[in-house]
Amino acid sequence: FLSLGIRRTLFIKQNFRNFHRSSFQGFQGMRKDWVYSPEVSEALETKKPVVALESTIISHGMPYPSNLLTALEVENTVRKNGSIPATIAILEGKINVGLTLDNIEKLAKMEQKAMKTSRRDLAFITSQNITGTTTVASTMFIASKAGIKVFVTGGIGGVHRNGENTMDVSADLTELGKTPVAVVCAGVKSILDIEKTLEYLETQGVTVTTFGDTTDFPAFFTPKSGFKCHSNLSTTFECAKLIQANSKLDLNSGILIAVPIPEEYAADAEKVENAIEISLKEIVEKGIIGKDVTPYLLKRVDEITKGESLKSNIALIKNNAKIGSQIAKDLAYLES
Ligand code: PSU
Ligand code: MN
Repeated sequence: FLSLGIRRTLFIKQNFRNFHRSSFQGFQGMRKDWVYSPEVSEALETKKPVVALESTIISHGMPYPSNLLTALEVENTVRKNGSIPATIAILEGKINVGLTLDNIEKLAKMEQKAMKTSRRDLAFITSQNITGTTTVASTMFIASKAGIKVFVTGGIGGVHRNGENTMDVSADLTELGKTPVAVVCAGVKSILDIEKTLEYLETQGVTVTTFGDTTDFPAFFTPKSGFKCHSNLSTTFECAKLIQANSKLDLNSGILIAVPIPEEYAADAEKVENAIEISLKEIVEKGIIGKDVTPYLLKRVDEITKGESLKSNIALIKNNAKIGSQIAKDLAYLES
């Protein structure tokens, strides 16, 4: 298994390098103090479809080397489906839009030594020249400023269980309320309170839809959460029309496109729920709070399910990458 993994990584790395040959230097509206990969810069200038990708999932969402392999496979899936990937991170205080292979590898190896960077951390990290990875909230903010309208990830943050007492509500939700980027994800993990998360998205005025043959909002590891979604779209073209409509209305708020995990990759719901219960008890016992809560829960659920949840996690992100890339492509066509 190990040697297969290494061979696969080498193959993907080689494939990956081929995409970074562009020597394109700049485009209109480009920020001088930000670093754009040549591939992304050229795509933005020539209005090719671009898909933003976050990096906290690399440092805090998965262990090395699964995180590296997944990050590269997700980028390649985006390319195969017609768009250019732009993984976003902060390297020594500089905002990077589109990373080189070496940078992705460095962040993957740093794991939680990289600073998890949400909106509130952006001024601090850039003024202190620190290296960090962006959450859904900060990735949306940067993507929007760079003119990228579609963003793919695994799952977003939400209202935590017992959030009515702790007030632990992810900044991802308020960002969705004020930044016009469409986030393609597999719903929210049941480490969170899914019902309250949907309520909060409604309060923030976020456009929410499910994708595919479903009326249920998805629960990340499993296709159904038991909570209904008021809107459902069945093609990537309809999703592109939704993004265009959101933009024509000048709503200036975000969109959440929730794609259920394909049935064949779904995790055993009972095993995951059991792992979540154990992990939730541990955070209370250990007094874990704030930004450390989500990474701790993700790590423990993976450990307790002995990697079963990680397998589902990787499969669903690749599925989201495929759909998100097609949405971005359809949107570029609509806007042309
Ligand atoms: N949920 C996941 N995987 C992740 C995250 C959330 O299933 O990797 C990461 C994302 O980067 C998300 C962040 O934006 O955690 C949310 O953290 P918090 O709950 O502290 O806002
Ligand atoms: Mn939080």
